[in-house]
Amino acid sequence: MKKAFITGINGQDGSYLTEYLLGLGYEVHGIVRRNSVPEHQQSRIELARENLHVSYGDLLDTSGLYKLLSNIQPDEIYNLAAQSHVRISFDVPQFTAQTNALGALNLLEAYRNSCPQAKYYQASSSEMFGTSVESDNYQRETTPLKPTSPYGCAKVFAYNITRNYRKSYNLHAVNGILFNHESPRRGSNFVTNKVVKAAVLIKKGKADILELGNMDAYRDWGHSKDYVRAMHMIINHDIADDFVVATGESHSVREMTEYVFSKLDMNYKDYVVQNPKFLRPEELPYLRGDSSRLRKTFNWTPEYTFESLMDEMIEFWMQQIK
Ligand code: G4F
Repeated sequence: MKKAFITGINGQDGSYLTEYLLGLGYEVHGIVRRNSVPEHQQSRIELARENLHVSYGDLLDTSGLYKLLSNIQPDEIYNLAAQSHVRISFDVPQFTAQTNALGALNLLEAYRNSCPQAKYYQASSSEMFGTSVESDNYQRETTPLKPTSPYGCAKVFAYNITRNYRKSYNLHAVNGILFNHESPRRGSNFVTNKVVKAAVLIKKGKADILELGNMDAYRDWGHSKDYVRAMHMIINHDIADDFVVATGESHSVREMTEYVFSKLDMNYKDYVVQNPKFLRPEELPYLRGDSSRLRKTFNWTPEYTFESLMDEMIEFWMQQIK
């Protein structure tokens, strides 16, 4: 039985990855940070499951990471934990850097010293590209990194230190560069779930308006379930390498909002107002990923389209809000 170790196991991706790996017959270990409301730790994942072992842990607690990895001796390590909200990274830049940058280094150190035969996956992000776009309007593995947020800057460090450890210590350490990926499990302060939840509340007469920031940013939105399959393919490639994971389709926040409201027979213009509180000091204007290397190497293709992703989220909130 293969063993996986996942940081961020109770996040959107961590929970889907856990379900995917348990389905493949893995023994899954994960860490959660201590929270004063323990119920929050199981909001996305049923913790009492066969072959699933969850411990308290933190990317900033290197000795704890070392102890866990020494005892578990995993075959695969997935570093998915992060302060994952880009706008909030402007409010807590140092915490973001400590967790997303130094946290990755702490985990790499624990891995190198306790189980260097394991494979390591770093959750890298399209936010690292920042303002960089190729002349054909895509970002790919070779696109320069010009981040526009403390989150993006910290992720660039984690990406580079993963590559550096791979070369320096001959480790099987890889990066998946994931473009935005959503699902009903997405936090409701990210724009897709925020829009869907608010639109359903308005539809059901429980809210009047939706306040948003910049509606003219473009994102390449896929489904988290499709992207965790890609993570497993990337870490298990015979050569340690880095891959972009994206749909190749880009929509503006405005287009996404229009789609959601019109699915509910409403016009978004009647309900959406801009609140400067949701604008960012520096915005990343455009993302569209070229994942042809991933598709060619592993025959990966996403099962969800932009429309089926948004429809699933609408259906989820229609069931939740009675
Ligand atoms: O949903 P978002 O907050 O996602 P963002 O900033 O693109 O980051 C996500 O994707 C990254 C991959 O590129 C991940 F690395 C990261 O962890 C996270 O998962 O915002 C998307 C867009 C932005 O342009 C933002 O300015 O939506 C715009 N937006 C407009 N109004 C808003 C709002 N975003 C949020 N969260 N809330 C708003 O009211």
